[in-house]
Amino acid sequence: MAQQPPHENILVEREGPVATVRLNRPQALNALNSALMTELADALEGLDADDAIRCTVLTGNERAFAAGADIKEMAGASAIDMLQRQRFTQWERIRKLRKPLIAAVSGFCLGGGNELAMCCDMIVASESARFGQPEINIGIIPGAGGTQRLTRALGKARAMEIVLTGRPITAREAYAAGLVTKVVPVEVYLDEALALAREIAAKPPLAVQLGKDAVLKAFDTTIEQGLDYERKNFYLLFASEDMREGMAAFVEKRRPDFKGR
Ligand code: DAK
Repeated sequence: MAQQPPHENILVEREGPVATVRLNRPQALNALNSALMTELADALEGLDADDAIRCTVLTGNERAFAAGADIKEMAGASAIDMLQRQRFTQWERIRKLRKPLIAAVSGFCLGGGNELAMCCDMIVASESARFGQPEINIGIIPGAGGTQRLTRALGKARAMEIVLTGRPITAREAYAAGLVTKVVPVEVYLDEALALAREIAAKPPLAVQLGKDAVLKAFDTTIEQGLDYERKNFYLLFASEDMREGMAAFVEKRRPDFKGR
C-alpha cells in the first residue's frame, strides 16, 4: 500500500480485506472541512489502489455521520473563493473509486454529510440516523450532488420536499424511499456494515468492480446504452481467472478461491 501521512481528521483501520475509515471531528459533528476532505480522498484512493483491500466502510460516530460541510469555513467565502478552492476535486476522487464503499450512518447525516453518504455504494443506517439537506436554511442549496442523487434515489416529489424545506427524514423513511440498504439498531449499525463489507469482500473482486461500474452507469445512460455497457462488462469477466474458478468450483461442489485476476 502507498504510504499515507498520519491523519488528523479521520481514522483508518484495516482488518483482512476490509478497511474502516472513520470521520473524526466529533467536536464539530464531523463537519467536512477542506483538510478532512483532502485526507479522506487521499485515504480512500490509497485503499482503492491496495490489492489487499476489497471493500471499505465509511463511518462517523453514533451522534453524527457528518452534519455537513463546515459552515464556519464557508461563512466568509466569496463565489470566487469557492471556485478557486476547487473542493469538487476531492468529491470527484471519491466518486471515481472502483471498489465498493459502504456508509455506516448514525445520527446526523446532513448537507454534505448526506451527499457523502450518497457517494457511497450502499448505506447501512442506525435507527437514529437522520438524512437531510438543510442548506436552504443557510441561504444555499446542496452543492455536492444532493439535488441530483436525491432525485434519482427518491423521485422528484420527495427530493423537492427535502431540498426546499430542509427537513430531515428518519432512517425508516429513508429505507422506505430506497435511499438506504438497511436499518438496524444503533448498537449494531457498524457491525452490520462490516458484515456486509466482509460478505462482498469474499466475492470475486473483478466481478464486484465491474458490477459496481455497471450499476453506476445506469444513472447516466439510456437503457439501450446501459444494457450495451453491462453486456461488455459481462463479456469481459469471461476473460478472468476468477470466472473459471467460480464455475469450476460450482461444478466440483467446492468453495471457490478467488484471486482478483
Ligand atoms: N459546520 C461547522 N460546525 C458545525 C456544523 C457544520 N455543518 N454542524 C455542527 N457544527 C458544530 C456546532 O457549531 C457546534 O460547535 P460549538 O458551538 O460547540 O463550537 C458543534 O458542532 C455541535 O453542534 P450543535 O451544538 O449545533 O449541536 P446540536 O445537537 O444542538 O444541533 C445540528 C445539531 C446538526 C442540528 C446543528 O449542529 C446544525 O444544524 N448543524 C448544521 C447543519 C447544516 O446546516 N448542514 C449543512 C451545511 S452546508 C461543496 C460540497 C458540499 C457542500 C458545499 C460545497 N463543494 C464541493 C464546493 C455542502 C454544504 C453543506 O453541507
